Amino acid sequence: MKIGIVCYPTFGGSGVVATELGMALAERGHHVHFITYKQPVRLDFISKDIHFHEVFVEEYSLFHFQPYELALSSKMVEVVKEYDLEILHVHYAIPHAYAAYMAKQMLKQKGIDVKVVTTLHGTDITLVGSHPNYKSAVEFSINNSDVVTTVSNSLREDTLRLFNITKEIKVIYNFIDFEQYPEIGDEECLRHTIANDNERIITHISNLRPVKRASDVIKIFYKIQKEIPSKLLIVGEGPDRESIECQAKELGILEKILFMGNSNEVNKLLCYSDLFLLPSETESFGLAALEAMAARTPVISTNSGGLPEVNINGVTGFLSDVGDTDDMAKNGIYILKDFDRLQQFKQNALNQAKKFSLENILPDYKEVYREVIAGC
Ligand code: GMT
Repeated sequence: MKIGIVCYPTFGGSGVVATELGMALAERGHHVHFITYKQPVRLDFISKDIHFHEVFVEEYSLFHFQPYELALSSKMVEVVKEYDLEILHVHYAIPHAYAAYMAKQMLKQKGIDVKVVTTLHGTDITLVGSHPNYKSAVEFSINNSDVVTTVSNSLREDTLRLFNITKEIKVIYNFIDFEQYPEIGDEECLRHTIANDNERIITHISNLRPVKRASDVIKIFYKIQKEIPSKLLIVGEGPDRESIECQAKELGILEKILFMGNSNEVNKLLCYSDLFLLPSETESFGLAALEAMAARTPVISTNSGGLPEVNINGVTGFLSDVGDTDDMAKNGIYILKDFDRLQQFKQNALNQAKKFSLENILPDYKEVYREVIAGC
C-alpha cells in the first residue's frame, strides 16, 4: 500500500504513534510518506520505503498567522499525485483532518480519489477540539473522513458526547514495539549511576503541560521518599518545568530529582525505573504508561480517560481520583516497600503491556487501510 502519514513531528504521543506506525509499515514493504513541517523525532529507521516531505510555510509580513493548513493541504495534493498515494492517514484532528479534507476535494477535481483516515488522539477532542473556536471545523472534518479511529473506548465515548458524529468510530489502541524493549542486562542499565543500592527509582515522563499535573508528581514523590529512600527521574520539557523545580526546592527534595530533558530513548531510561507516576487530569490512553509497563514498571495513575483500559487497578499498578496525591503515594509505598510484591507488579505490568504489542495492533490498522481502499 502507498500511505501518506501526517502528524506532529514532536515528542507528543500522537507523533510517536504515527512515526512508529509508519516505520512498522515500511519494514513490511509498504510505501510510507511522512508529510509534516519537520522530520519526526522518532524517525530513526532508514529504508527505501520511507520518504519525508517537508511542509514549508514562507513568512509573509501581511499575515498575522502564517497559513500552515494551506501549505499542508497543497503539499498533500502534490505528494498524492507524484507518488500515487492511496491513503492519507492523519494523526490529531487539528488541523490535519481539516487540511486532508481540502486536499481530498482538490484531488477529486482532478479525478483522483484518495482516502482519508483520521486518528483522534485525545486533546484534539477533549481539550482543544471541543473549544467553540474549533468545534465546527473539527466536527466537520471528522464526519467527512473516510474512516475515523480513536486510541481508546474512552476517547470514542468522549468524541460521541462532545460532537454530533455521523460516522462510525473504530477503536485502535496505542501499541508498543517490543523490539525496542529487550531485556536490558545490568551492564547496560547502570542503575548505580542514578541511585544508591538501597534507593528505589521513580519516573515521570511527559511534556509537563498543565493536563499532566506535574505538581502532583512532586507531591506524591515527596510523600513516598519520606518512607522509602528514592530518586525521581523527570523526562520531558514543558511549561511547568520551572514551577515544579521551585516546588521541589521549597520542599527540600530538589537534590533527589533528576531532570533529564527530552529523550528519544525512553526505553533505555525506563530500565532504571521501579515505579511510574502519571497523575494526569485526563489521558485518552496514556502511551507513557504503556511504555513504562513494557519496561516492567508498575504505574500509579489517575482513573481518568482511557487509563483504566491500560493500567489495571491492583494488578499492574493502582488508579486514584485526579488530585488524590495521598492515595497515590500510599499505593506507591505499598508496591515499593516489599521486594517480592514489587517483582510481582513488575511482571504483571509486562504481561499487560504485551496485549498492546505492535504484532497485535498493527493488523487492525492494515485492515482499516485494506477496507477503505476496497471501498467497504
Ligand atoms: O499527552 C500529550 O499531551 C500528548 C498527546 C498528543 O496528542 O501527542 O498525547 C495524546 O495521544 C497519545 C497517543 O495516542 C495518548 O497516549 C495520550 O494519552 C494523549 N494525551 C492526552 O489525552 C492528554
